[in-house]
Amino acid sequence: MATDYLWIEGIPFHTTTIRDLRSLQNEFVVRDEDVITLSYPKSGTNWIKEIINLIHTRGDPSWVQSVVSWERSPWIETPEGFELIKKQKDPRSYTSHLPMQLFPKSLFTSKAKVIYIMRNPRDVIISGYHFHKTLKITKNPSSFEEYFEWFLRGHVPYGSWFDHIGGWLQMRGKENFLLISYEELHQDLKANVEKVSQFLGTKLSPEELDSVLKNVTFQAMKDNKMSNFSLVPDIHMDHSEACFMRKGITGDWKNQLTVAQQEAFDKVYQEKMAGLPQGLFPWE
Ligand code: PPS
Repeated sequence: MATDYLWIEGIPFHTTTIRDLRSLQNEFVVRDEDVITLSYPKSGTNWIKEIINLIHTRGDPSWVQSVVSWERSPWIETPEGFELIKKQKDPRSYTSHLPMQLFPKSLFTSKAKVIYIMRNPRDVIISGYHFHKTLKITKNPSSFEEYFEWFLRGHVPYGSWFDHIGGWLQMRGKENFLLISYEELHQDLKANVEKVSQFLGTKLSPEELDSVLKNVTFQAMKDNKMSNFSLVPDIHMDHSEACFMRKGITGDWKNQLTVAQQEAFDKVYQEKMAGLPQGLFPWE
């Protein structure tokens, strides 16, 4: 049943999927060997996770085809994910949508490798709206207009996109931080898979690289039941509403946002992003 949010430090979360963040923040020990995928929801998290998982197996698809994605690289903020991470062997691989201020503090003194994936927030809104319609564990908007308003105010799971990106981008320039965008993956998948594998310290042969590329296309992931979310239990998702691997394109916002919404969005974007350098984002 759809429920209201659980609010922690002014940020809304899905009630049933979040664990005790205070103890996570203070007690979880990030290790130097860890590989951590971070993102605001609907930014291409599962795409980059699949790439990381396939780099780990040097292009061998048997792992991504036999184990569901949320077990390969679990969500640290969920009770189930946290239990899985505790059992992982080094190098551990895990994922989070948490904003920087709620993430385990030990990250900031570790050498763990952090990959932050970002996406044009206009497309994040569209993807998020369709995903929300499928979720049974959270408050559902009555219309796109309502969801759009929630997004601009940061009243969606994990809070404000602007605050999330502004927080995590404070890590840019650090040796253990890789910033990547959904748009760059679209523009040149091969170059960006090579960039990620170099960051992870894995030199792939041309055949291994080809296999990674083959298995992370939109169609390959849509066809892989371990990656396409079709195995998420019915109590969490309404699979008749829409699918997780929805369109997988850039610029879908142009089909959905009205001119008034585009203007309202641009106004907030300019205000909130004023402190970040121009040219940092491929969608500008
Ligand atoms: S979540 O629920 O926050 O973890 O979602 P996330 O994985 O961050 O983002 C989901 C969107 O990513 C698209 N996606 C892809 N696009 C292109 N190629 C590949 N391989 C791929 N894998 C996932 C997915 O379709 C969602 O975007 P939309 O726009 O809704 O299609």
